Amino acid sequence: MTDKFYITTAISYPNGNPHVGHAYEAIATDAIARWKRAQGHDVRFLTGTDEHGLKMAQKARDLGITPRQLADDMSRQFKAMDDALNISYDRFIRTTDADHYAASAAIWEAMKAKGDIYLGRYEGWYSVRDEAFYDEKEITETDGVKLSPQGTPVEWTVEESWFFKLSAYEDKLLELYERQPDFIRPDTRRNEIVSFVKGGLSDLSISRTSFDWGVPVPDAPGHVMYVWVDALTNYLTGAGYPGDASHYWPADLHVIGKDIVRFHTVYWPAFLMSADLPLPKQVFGHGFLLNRGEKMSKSTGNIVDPLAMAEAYGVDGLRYFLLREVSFGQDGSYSDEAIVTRVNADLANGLGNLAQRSLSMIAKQCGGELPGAGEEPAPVLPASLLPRVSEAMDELALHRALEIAWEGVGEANRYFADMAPWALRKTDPAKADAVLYWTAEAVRQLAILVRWVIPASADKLLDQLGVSADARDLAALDTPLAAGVTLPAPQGVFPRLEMPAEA
Ligand code: ME8
Repeated sequence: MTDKFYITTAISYPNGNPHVGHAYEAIATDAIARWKRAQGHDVRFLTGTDEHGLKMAQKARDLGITPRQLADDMSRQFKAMDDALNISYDRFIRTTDADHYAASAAIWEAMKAKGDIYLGRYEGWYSVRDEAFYDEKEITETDGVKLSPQGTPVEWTVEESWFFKLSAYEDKLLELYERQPDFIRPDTRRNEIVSFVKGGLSDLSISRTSFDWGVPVPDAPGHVMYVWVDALTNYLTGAGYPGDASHYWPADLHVIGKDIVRFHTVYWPAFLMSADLPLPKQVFGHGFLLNRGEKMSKSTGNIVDPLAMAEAYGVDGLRYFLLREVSFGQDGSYSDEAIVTRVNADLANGLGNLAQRSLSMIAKQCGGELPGAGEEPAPVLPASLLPRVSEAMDELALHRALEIAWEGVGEANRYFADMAPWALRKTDPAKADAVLYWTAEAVRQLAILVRWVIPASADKLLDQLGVSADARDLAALDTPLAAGVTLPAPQGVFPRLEMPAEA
């Protein structure tokens, strides 16, 4: 299978440090990308930073630096986070990259040539924080302050602006949601968007004149593009647009958070239809990560540094916890206790123990040489494991895929305990050898099955089993370990975590 698979994260605003919500999105998207690679797809994985707009300009002004300096400094931190978390992106795009300016200008010109862009005056309720205009009907008032549906303050704003004829796309969008029921996932988000579009769409103001930190509008001095026009276009830039982007475009999956589903499933497909470009196949709006059930925010001070978390729990511990504990698509909560408990139970005691016990027995009792498989093949894991994991992954039920894989870990641990090879060694050494072989083979299969979530640890296990680097994809599951090979000295892969001391 060599079908292409183009997957993207949202691009983050680098106006503050990356937080664990950003890490979560990067990890989940990376896990899907790695799974698709393991299946043999030609994957392109794009992530990066969204560097224009008023928020960036304001933040830079507060710090007394240029927006470009702020973008350079902070973008570096997002990239460092991705690298530390083993995020296997193919490109880290910055919206200040030169090719992205070209792509943004090209899509603008295509929409204009279609007759979908016109000059007007914008008056409306604008939220500086969201960088979005809201309809009158969406505004609420609390203590005399007008608020957007996101709860951010809005002000009545008037400016000359270019508009996109979003109103002309209402029916086409509804047809799209009908024709491609998987375009928006999960279903709850789809339903919200369908009713939003059915409620009627206003044209969208897509340029700004009040500041200049943005992509210039072609042939319109003084106007920069509304940041979302340029931001969404990053997905096209990453595929090579305005050159021939057809190898990877359309995207197969945009992974984004639930707060920006409207931008990706209403504005984005409308822009693409206008520019006569193919539409992404799917947009998945994941949930929000809450710190002990509370929303992270700068004001409550509970934004946890993902690198500190990776330090405390291990990169793979953090990756595993987030994907196993949070139902993908729903909000999830984390706490030190929950992470320590989960990592110790599933990684240290579960998979780690299985590998450690079987491999150290092979080292001691078989002189480090992988023993024979015995007369009869005796696979420990059911053949249904891979199809069940695959099915869950096709649904993007990442948590479920891991739950199923860990049924296999439980099964292998039970097998090892029931067969008691340490006792068999005295009564039936050939059988003891076969049990060790089939346990090692189960560890190999499990490592391959979960390598997309804990890549470095799975690779350490596979190293210890003498599995070559080119035999770690799903296709290799069917090729069992070769008996008789000398294995490297076993080492613990999953350290047990201690509960952090109370701060
Ligand atoms: O929205 N839990 O950037 P951003 C989980 N630049 N995910 C979270 C989260 C949390 N607590 N907080 C934020 C932007 N996210 C735009 C995107 S895309 C063309 C432009 C997610 O830095 C959020 O939902 O505010 C989004 O998908 C991503 O992190 C970047 O958020």
